[in-house]
Amino acid sequence: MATDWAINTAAMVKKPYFIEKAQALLPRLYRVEEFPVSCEEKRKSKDGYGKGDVLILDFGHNHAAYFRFFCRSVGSPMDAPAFLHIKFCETEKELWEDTANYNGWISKGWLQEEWLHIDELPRLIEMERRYAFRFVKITVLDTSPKFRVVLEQAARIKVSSVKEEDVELITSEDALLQKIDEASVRTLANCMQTVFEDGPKRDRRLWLGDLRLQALTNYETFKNQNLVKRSLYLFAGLPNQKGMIPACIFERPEPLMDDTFLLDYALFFAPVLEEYYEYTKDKETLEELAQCAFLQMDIAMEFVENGIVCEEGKDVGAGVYHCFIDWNEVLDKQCAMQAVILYALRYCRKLCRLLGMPEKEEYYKNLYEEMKQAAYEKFWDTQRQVFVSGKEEQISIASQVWMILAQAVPKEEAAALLERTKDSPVVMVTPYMHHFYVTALLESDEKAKAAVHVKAYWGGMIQAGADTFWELYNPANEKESPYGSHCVNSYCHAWSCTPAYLLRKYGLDKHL
Ligand code: RAM
Repeated sequence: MATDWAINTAAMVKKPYFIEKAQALLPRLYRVEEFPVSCEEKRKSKDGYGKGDVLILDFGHNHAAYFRFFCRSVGSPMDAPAFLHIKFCETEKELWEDTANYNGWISKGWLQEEWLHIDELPRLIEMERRYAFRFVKITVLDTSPKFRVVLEQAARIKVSSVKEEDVELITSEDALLQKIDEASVRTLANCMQTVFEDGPKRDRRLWLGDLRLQALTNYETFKNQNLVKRSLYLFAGLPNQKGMIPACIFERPEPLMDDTFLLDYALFFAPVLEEYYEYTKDKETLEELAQCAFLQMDIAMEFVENGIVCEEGKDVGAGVYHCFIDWNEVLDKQCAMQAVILYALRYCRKLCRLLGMPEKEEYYKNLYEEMKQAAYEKFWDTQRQVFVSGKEEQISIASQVWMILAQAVPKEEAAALLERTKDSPVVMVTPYMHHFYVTALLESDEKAKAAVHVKAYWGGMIQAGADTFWELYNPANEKESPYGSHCVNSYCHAWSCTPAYLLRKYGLDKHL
């Protein structure tokens, strides 16, 4: 099912002052040359590669990088172009996936494959695009009966605005935890380019929901606070005519708002700003951007009637809103969205406190109480003692998690609520949602369970061969994808990097 989040009537209203501030913080990129750690070949002749021959290079780890190799011909003079197919893979299983019949609903342009016609050899081939890969598979589609090609000096230039070796990894006797930490740090490093990207394979751009989790992990690892600051100013500098922040932005050729708007993401501007301030004490940024955070809440209120947020996609006179929450297609999001508003209201209050705005703080406090009360009336099932959402009274993990994170559930009851609903068939499918599940366990004083979950879920990806964490992971369905085909899934995705944060911030390794 294709998702249409675009609001075509949205017009960008650029804020030049904010954009300039963001651009002044453009980071430099580190470039490191690397060579394959191993190479496997299937070829018929010892002397070069001919039609149908295959070369697979393994660079040891998945990274955002550029690729180059040297190619020359052997045999008779080249009487035809050399025709090569080059496939870049983040994981080993992608090497064998059939992409020719891809029919997902997002562009097949995301598939990391090229077809090269080379008319003259010898030549150093420097691929133009940046890819995300551990493996490169080169298939010789054709030469001619008279010549073959030699492929040599393959190398990649890995790029990031941070250096992985600057982060001290946790020391644990638990080898799996150690690997989880390492993969988390690598995942984040790959996504830290000139902005925080969601994934170096796809979509290679700054999304607000992803930014929230990247920023938190960054504070505990790379501490590149300026990249967070740059991201905040970019979002604040590219709203639509109502002041709503888009869910994601494009950086080039010049900063541009996407016409995708997600209410939950927009509301996360407040937590990102508040947490940025907590870690940096940068009062100027706080003062300049707080209005933008408050405005997102005003916009959210246009979709609230009698204390309840309306259903996603329904027009209540203020247009429609969309929200993300998780990639589970059957998830009813209304209850979780209500909780996200409550959650963001708490952060708006915090911002008011920091800025000395008692009246506004009081306003948010009252709004919170009102909407919490309304939430219990609408979504709480007294008999079953769970939050339900939608006409079918769906019991999802997401609804409970967000209500707990919104602190709408008394602390002493939160753990039992999670326990009661943990086997709901409406499962979580993204590491993004699993992160919030873990934080809901922490909010319920269930440190040991949180640690076990991190180890089981992210450890599950490691056991399945991950060295960076994936966009989607559903242990019950290895082909899980919201895009109609898992071939376009990203296997190094920003929102999956949080174990490095959870382990450090909460010392989870000590609770296993
Ligand atoms: C996907 C991206 C991104 C996420 C959005 C909601 O397209 O992968 O990470 O934030 O969805």
